Amino acid sequence: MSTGRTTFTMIKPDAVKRNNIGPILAKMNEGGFRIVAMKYTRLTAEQAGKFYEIHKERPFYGELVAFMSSGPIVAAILEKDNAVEDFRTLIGATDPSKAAEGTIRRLFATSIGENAVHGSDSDENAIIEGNFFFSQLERF
Ligand code: 3AN
Repeated sequence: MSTGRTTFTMIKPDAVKRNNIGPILAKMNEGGFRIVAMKYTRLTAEQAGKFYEIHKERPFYGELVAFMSSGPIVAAILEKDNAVEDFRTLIGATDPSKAAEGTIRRLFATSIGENAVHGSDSDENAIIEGNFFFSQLERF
């Protein structure tokens, strides 16, 4: 069980294109998450490559970087007790066909690559990822 109170998320280009920013943010709020920081932006391929550097050796890295820089995204820091674990429960499995009923990926994702949202996998990565997008002045 994680102990941190914050996690980091992105609403990915597929979900933005399908006009699902609003419904996905509503699910996050309904799940008990408070928005600490948020921005609507687009990553360059270089920035996406840096953000996903941890996956550099995986076969899907090139595809992931191309997809994540293909259109605008919403980046946000979210707050709740046990944030990382609870948020991963709320979004569901990486592969939407395996994601539990009612989860964000089950509702809004179309494939394992284009899976609507990102959620940090540890407290440590939540901090690194939040710092990638936001300064202290942009957090409330
Ligand atoms: P999660 O996002 O559930 O933590 P990871 O960390 O295994 O999943 O993968 C990071 C991202 O890489 C995923 N959100 C997804 O967009 C992409 N990805 C993962 N596995 C695949 C795959 N087999 N093919 C294409 N893209 C993938």
